[in-house]
Amino acid sequence: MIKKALISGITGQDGSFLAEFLLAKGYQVHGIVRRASTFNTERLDSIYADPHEQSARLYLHYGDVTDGSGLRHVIAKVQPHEIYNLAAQSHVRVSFDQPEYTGDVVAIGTLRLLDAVRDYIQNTGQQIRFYQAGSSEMFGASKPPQSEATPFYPRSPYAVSKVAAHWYAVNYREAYGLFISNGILFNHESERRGETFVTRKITRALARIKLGLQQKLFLGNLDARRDWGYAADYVEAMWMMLDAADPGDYVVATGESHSVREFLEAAGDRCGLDWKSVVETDPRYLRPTEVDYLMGDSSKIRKTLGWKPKVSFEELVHLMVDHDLELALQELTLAKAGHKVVVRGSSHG
Ligand code: NAP
Ligand code: F7E
Repeated sequence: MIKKALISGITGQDGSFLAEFLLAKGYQVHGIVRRASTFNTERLDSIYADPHEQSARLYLHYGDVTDGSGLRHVIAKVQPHEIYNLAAQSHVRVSFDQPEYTGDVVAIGTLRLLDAVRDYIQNTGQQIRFYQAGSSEMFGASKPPQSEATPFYPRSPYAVSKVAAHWYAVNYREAYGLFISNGILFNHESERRGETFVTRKITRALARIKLGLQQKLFLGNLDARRDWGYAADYVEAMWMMLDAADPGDYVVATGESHSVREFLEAAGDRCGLDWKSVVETDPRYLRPTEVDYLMGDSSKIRKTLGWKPKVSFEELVHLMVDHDLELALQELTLAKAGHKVVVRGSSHG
């Protein structure tokens, strides 16, 4: 029997890594994509196959977690064994600009999916295992190291919504006996990270500055500390949670914390660039309430499921910088050939 997984948020950073991981494990993978006026499946290009091909194992379905009836149609059509709920308005600062929308997608969107799963199981008798993408942002102002026993103290509309989603998931597990696991994942990055998150904003900008395509990088708070891991390692943890004998809640983290300044230092070194001469502060990137210090204690998943990160902080910075230097080189080639190269990073995020 071929296992079928349904991923909401498949076009995002984690969705693309998870889809690749599950395809390599032999799964048939289905993803929910939002209709957009431009193509939004760029991160899936390397694994996309024409669904008309006999060998195709990746299928995309239009849907949105703000549209409950559409979600129910997709679940009924796909009949998945596992659902990974990764869909989110995932930018913390943007959640202060769009608090209501963020709540609708992140909190109520999760509830819509859970309720659709509950009905599907009750009506068909077929089981679905459910993964909920929780976040270290839920710990917010709680002191490090943060573990499953640390109280939540969310500091943004995004984080409050993730806490609500977490508790919806716990409640559906306990009330209806469903196999639902919450991952509480600390920051994880990659060469596919959205360009408005600080790590990628930095590596994109420093690489462009190095090649003369950009002059300055505008950032907010450089003192915030994060526990940064590599996204490909973290999607394996998601799968391990659904492959386990029992459902549960797990912190996923490296256990190492670095400031934004330290990330800049490491990325600047890799580029051969003095970052202090090109970085300026812009208050628009500050948050009304900041999360100062995240460092995860992931002993539970290491002991119970045998997960551990493979890529170190230095390796992560290097792979992101090297990738973005290559991208900047391509942009330089285009610029020299007379094409307009648009630099967005310094005015977003
Ligand atoms: P991401 O790159 O921002 O991807 C988010 C995905 O959600 C995209 O595919 C996006 O589609 C989709 N989406 C947004 N609104 C939607 C809606 N209304 N209906 C359906 N899909 C929607 O985020 P990520 O870094 O891959 O993170 C994946 C999940 O893990 C998110 O839930 C995030 O909050 C959570 N998380 C991330 C981290 C991290 O460090 N990366 C840590 C902890 C938790 P479009 O491509 O169309 O925008
Ligand atoms: O900010 C500071 C900023 O936006 C990290 C999401 O995936 O991880 C992510 O949320 C830190 C913050 O990530 C800029 O103030 C300084 O302290 O890269 P970020 P995040 O807020 O930690 C968690 C786990 C999630 O769940 C989220 O979905 O960097 N910072 N200057 C800046 N941040 C940004 N974005 N841009 C700046 O210019």
